[in-house]
Amino acid sequence: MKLMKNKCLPVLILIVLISLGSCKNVDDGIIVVPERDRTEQQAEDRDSLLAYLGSHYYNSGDFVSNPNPSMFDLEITELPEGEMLPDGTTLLIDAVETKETVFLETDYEYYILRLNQGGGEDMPNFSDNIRINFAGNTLDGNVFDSSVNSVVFDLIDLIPGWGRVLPEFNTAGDFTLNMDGTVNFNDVGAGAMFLPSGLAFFSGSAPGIISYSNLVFKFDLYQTEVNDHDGDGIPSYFEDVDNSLALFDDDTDDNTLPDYVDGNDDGDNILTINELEHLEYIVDTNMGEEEPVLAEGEFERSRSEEDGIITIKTVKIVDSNGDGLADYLDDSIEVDNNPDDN
Ligand SMILES: [Ca+2]
Ligand SMILES: [Ca+2]
Ligand SMILES: [Ca+2]
Ligand SMILES: [Ca+2]
Repeated sequence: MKLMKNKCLPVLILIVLISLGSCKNVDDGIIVVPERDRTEQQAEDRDSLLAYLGSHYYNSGDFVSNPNPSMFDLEITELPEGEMLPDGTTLLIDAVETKETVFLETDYEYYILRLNQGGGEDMPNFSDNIRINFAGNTLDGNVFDSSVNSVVFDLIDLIPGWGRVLPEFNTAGDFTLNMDGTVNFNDVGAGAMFLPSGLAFFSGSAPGIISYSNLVFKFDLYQTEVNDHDGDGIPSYFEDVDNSLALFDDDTDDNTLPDYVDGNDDGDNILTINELEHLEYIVDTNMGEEEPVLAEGEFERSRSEEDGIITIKTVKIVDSNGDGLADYLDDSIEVDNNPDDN
């Protein structure tokens, strides 16, 4: 994958600009352009996207009885005005799912073309790592970035649309190892997303992407891994206290460190990891034992396997005073569940 850089977008093409509208350089004497109103922009983008979906078709026939569908099979073509839809194709507007979400207090609509759900058990959370292939283009068809060999992304580093769309899909059903060491994934989560600029770069820009661009991505999802960015035992998706599908806006103890990168979320005298109950399960598969079903609020922290014996360590949320607020978020409760580890 090629990297795309400019002074406003420091790392990968898909890094979301949280510091919105910060790209205009005042020092160079350039006039600062105020960021557009999100709701007004969304109305405009919705019109553009619906017009695109109504004037483009895809090769739906190639996905009927396709044993191993992939984004690499997908062809999206513009239907010239007045022309008939070719056999074996479907207008995008008749095939996509319409989704709604809220981001930065703005109502958004986006669209998903589901080519294959994916045969794996796992579905990523919005803050997890994913292994994928992808290609992105603007509505005029210009491809600005793509991958051929799979790449791994942390969804929290990507534009907000991705963290909403990828969790809709399952990982690959299985994979085959080739003689040359490469891997082929089978029965992958395959689809395309059609995003308004507000769920993409909005006022930001990047090579091939001007400000306020609506974007199309097609993708194959292969694998996912749960992230715990601060290693405190609480998976990052669970540190989204306000369920906004964003992590920068949750800071329980108001110390400017968002919960997902704060190892002491309530700012009391006990670290988050020690305000959790620690459990261990030994599963002897030789004896036909099965893995435990974890309780609500219980998360796997590590696992190891030796001679068919699986050791699973978990942490479980504790609410000592039963007030509905977990100890690790409650600065009036300081119970150290692991005094020996301190
Ligand atoms: Ca949040
Ligand atoms: Ca904090
Ligand atoms: Ca935390
Ligand atoms: Ca506490």
